[in-house]
Amino acid sequence: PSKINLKDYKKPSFDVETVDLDIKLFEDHAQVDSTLKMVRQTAGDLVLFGEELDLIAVTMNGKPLTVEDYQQQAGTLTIANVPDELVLEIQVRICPQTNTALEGLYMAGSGDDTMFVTQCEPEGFRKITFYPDRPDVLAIFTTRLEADKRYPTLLANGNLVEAGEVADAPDRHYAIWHDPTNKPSYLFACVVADLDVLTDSYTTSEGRDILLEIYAKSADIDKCDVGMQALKDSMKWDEVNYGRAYDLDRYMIVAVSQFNMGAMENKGLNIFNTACVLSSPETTTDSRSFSVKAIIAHEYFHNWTGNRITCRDWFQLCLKEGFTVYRDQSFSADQQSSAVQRIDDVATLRAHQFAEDAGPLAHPVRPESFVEINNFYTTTVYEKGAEIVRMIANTLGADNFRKGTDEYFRRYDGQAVTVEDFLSALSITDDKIEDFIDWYRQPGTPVVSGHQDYDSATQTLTITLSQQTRHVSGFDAPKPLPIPVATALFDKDSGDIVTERMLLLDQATQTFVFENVAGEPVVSLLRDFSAPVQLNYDYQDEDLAFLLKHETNGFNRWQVTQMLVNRILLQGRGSKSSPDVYLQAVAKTLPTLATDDAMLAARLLDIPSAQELASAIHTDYDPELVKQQREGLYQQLADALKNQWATLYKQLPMQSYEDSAEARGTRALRNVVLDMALTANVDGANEWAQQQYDNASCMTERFGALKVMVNHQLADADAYLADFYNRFQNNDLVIDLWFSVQASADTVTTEAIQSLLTHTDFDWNTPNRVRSVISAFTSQPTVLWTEEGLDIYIAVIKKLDDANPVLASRLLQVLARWNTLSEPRRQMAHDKLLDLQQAVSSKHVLESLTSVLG
Ligand code: HT7
Ligand code: ZN
Repeated sequence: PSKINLKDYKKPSFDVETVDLDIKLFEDHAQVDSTLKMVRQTAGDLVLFGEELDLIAVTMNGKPLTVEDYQQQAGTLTIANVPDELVLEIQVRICPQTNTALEGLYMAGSGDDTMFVTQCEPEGFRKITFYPDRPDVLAIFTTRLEADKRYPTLLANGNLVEAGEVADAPDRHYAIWHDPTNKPSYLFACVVADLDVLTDSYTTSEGRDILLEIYAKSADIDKCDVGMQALKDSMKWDEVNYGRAYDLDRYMIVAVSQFNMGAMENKGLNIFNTACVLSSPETTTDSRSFSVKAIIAHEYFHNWTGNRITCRDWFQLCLKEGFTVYRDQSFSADQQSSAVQRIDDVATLRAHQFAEDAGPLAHPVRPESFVEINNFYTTTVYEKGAEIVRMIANTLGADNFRKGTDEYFRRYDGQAVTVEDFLSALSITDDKIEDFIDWYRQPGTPVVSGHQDYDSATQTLTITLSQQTRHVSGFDAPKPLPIPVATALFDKDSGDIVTERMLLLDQATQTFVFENVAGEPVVSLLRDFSAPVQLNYDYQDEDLAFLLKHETNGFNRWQVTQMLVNRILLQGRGSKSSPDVYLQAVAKTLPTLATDDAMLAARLLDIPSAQELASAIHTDYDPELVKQQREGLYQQLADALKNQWATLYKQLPMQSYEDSAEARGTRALRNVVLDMALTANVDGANEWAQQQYDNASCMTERFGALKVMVNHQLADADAYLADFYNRFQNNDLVIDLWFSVQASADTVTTEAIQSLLTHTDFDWNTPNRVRSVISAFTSQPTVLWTEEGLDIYIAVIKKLDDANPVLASRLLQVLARWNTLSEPRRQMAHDKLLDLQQAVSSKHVLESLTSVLG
């Protein structure tokens, strides 16, 4: 398959003004009739994209075309000598019932419990009909849906215009929807199902009354309130923070259990993975419920950043995703402690994006070429993309950032634009913002190194910082990037801040001078993680312990403990710390912090995951050694605070369920303390776990207890697992938790994984279920990176290669760091990946495999 390059972008030769779709669903196929009104834009043939379509008929301006009039090649239909204005009518037949790739129009569910849904981003619309399926072609859609009455719910984008019975077919009915907004085909959606609906309303700041609807199976409708509230909160938040109001009379969300990703922002008709919209205290953990709210917000925010202003081409994906992730992170930071939000976002970035940037899948936030765009829905595009917007926002300050975003919406509303357009609008108050373009072009995580010199005679502090980014092959030699480094100087005696400043490091090496500094201060750098870089500053362990005590910024208190942990765990890799300073600092901080901010206290006890630690190791990675060191430090921490755990656990009693930041903090800390107490063999901790499970008021408590029982192999763990299964066997999302707690257990074996994969509830057609075993399994690198572990993992990729290549390719990308393993694992992994290359055929998996193999 051929590569598509950013530099080859050409405008489409035709625009579509209107498209009328008529989708008729039958028992074993669907018929799609489309009428496209088109107008020429530039010279050239008319090119339509189409995949897996059975072409029945085409007419142009009322005249039937024959096979001599057009050329049908793999993936395209080309018509030459086309007039400047035309009406094209196309009839195709498709088969949603056998569509396991979950792109285009597909049937989800099985037996009597089925529904039809679409997923068109990025290139799924071409699996519904022939169309100029590219984001820079915007059109007005009218959709007629027709189906058997056993599917009472017929939904498409926009407003309902008409619904009724089908003449001469008493079992069938139809609905017609009209979307008055111009949109690209990737935002098209329709749903044909039998669902219940939760209804609400919202009046916008502009006075528009909006009908809000969340559609779900009747058994799940009681789990839609959290999502509905989050939707209303998001609508308000976007009005207050960006001046953006909703623009249609109806906003619909549909919950689907078979879905490749989290959710999709189709205009006025979002489609959500059930895992990302359903939430109830009894069935959903706090962290999942919190991410439900964030994902609802994310998809809602796309209405302006993605839908009204969309991407010119798929290389610009970060334009909508980076900005929208930044917006959802800011929204979430307003719903809880902003320090904890930043900690969680940075931990994700470090564990996944830094690893991607350090390995063979490294690519710029705006890639320059791809074979399969689905392979570029990556953490680099999303999370690093969001970090760039954050740096710009912080550099501009709140007022000028708002002026810039207002200008962006004013200038480009209704258009398909580029990253350059975005930067040009944001730079109206400061043209240096355009320099951030290099962050979009250059792969690799910059490493910022530095040291300080204090001259007591002149009372001057000089901080020297330098930056270095690895050269990723295939790209130009890296250039220095503009790196905002938020800095504070702390007085060593009082612990107070003496100066705060945002340093802009935009050269290879730079010095920053602070005058009138009485006494050498402790410097806190990269506060709130002001740039997505790795920091190597010349700190003493004691400086870090000092900052843990005196930093006013909660994120930085976490950051310095993480630095201490990394220094200990990466021993022998240039680090030389002993655990004492760290253990003492945590022991001193914990009691007060536990009462002041329990959620932050829980994060302070974080030891980076095995995967995150692995991402900092570039050669000779030995998963056994990392596991041993990680568990060793965890044990030391648990032992060092052994006499605190019982007091702390009792200070955090279980109460009736409440969804407040404070109650969530208490639950989070209690789960961590329980695990620590079991690790330290505190008397009675086994019983605490059992009582927490038995008396749980919510899933966070119950699942927290189950998890520690499984991980610590408590005597009754199997009985509790069985109880959990029996209680929740009718709830797929909870059964996903049941699979994942076993597949990610510290003690998991390949036999256990194998038996989960052959369990009667395992289902290859439901990505959530596949991920609940296979993705969970990757959290145990000592088992994954063995012959048997890799055989299982790679067999899954092979199996999914044809059925669901998007999922297969995403699973494969997790193996990208094989090259850092120590021998003989490295060679073994390489051989297995080479074998895989012979056994797969999707362009998705082949492109990822070529990159992974390097
Ligand atoms: N814009 C969406 C990205 C997406 C997707 C979603 C669901 C299924 C398949 C998908 N392919 C691409 C999700 C988002 O970022 O909001
Ligand atoms: Zn998105």
